[in-house]
Amino acid sequence: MGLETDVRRAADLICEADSVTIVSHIDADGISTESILAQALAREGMTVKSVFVRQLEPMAMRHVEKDDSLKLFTDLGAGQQSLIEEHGLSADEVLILDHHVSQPCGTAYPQVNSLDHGITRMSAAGVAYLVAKALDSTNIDLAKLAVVGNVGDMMARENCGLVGPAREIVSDGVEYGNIIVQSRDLNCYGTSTRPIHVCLGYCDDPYIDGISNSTSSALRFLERLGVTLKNSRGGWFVWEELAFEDRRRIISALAQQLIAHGRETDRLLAETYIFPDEPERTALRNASEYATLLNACGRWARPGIGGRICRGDRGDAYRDAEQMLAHHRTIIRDLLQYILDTGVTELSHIQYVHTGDKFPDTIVGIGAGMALSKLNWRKPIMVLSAMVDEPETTKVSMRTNEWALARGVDLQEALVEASAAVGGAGGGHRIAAGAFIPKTTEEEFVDRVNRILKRQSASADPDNS
Ligand SMILES: [Mn+2]
Repeated sequence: MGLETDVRRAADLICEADSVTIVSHIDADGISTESILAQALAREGMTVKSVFVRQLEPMAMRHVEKDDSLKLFTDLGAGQQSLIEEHGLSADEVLILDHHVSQPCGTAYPQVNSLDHGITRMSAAGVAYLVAKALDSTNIDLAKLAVVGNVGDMMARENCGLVGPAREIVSDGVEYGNIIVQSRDLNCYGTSTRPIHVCLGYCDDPYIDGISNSTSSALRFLERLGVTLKNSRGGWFVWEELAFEDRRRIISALAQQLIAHGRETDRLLAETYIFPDEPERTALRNASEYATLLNACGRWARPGIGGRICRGDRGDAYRDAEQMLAHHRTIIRDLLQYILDTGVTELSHIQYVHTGDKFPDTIVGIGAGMALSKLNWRKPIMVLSAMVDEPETTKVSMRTNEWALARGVDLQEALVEASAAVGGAGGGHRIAAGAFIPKTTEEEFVDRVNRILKRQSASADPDNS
């Protein structure tokens, strides 16, 4: 069956329901997914209740009430179908909208999963949007949220822009008028809110010698180009405000800098998505910063605030989210510094560090990703952290980059296999994955993952094991 058939069937199932409970994940993709569906269903006059969970595990299932509503599991569920079964939910009271690897299960739950159709570059928000559009074709205003979810889940990363069905969703937003596509924009985070030298100083994909990791070097680089970096009141321009000519001049200088250091220029430019209906110089103005704002809400246990922002609340919810984002950044900066100060232990195929209970387990993955570019970026990084509310369990986060993926690394496979062997559970994606393992098995687990990554790189390149 094609994706379209699955989407149509999902929309029909929803139409038949009297009320719906959405169980979604707390990250940007899960939050935008929930908002797309809750708004589309409310427009149909349906009663909707939403529950956000950090992950679908036995404890979290308690929040899924046993009532007669249709249970919509979104951005999760595919990999936890036996848990849904154990909870006593039958096939006719569940619908799964997901993009994670499916787990076989005795009950055939109806599911729309982009992976089932060979689509690896579309997240749950994309799936949810297609269902919302099947419910009513006027729901194309929600394409914007689908783009936020997809970008938040790094679907635009590998190809420097969204592709396939996720890219078609962008076109709906362009048609509606709340998305502007910038086809050859700077591939850098913070283009709507940060001074340009700060953007560039933090940019590590591509890594630009003499600029990445140093905002002061980035500033000197820009000053030499003679572009106008400040407005008439002396404040820094953000990238989006810069004159077209100045943007071109900076991009060509950056390309020359990359070439001068023998690096590829193919990741310098990316397709980016601007939201013209949002205020300038705010995190709501482009898809990647909007996603970070939602992630900050989720990671600090306030996914509902993110949901209100997605529904258009620009008052209290937005102020709260901005504060969480500021807090989020401070803690992540501390975490990054902690990892760099403590230092990692290098094995043949991974590097790892244990952060104990010093940082919330919900952000260690982000810290791992940021630390990678400052450490040996050829080796995937693993961060282990204690869980304050579950002292017997260790949370594991791993991150790698496109360079390693091209050489056979698959973190999802590695963590699923290694965690199963020690009695834990893992999941995620090739580039970013996580696991929960018994605390007592940490050492064995690290060793297993190292051996699996060694095997992966050996089978990708038999001459270089
Ligand atoms: Mn997702």
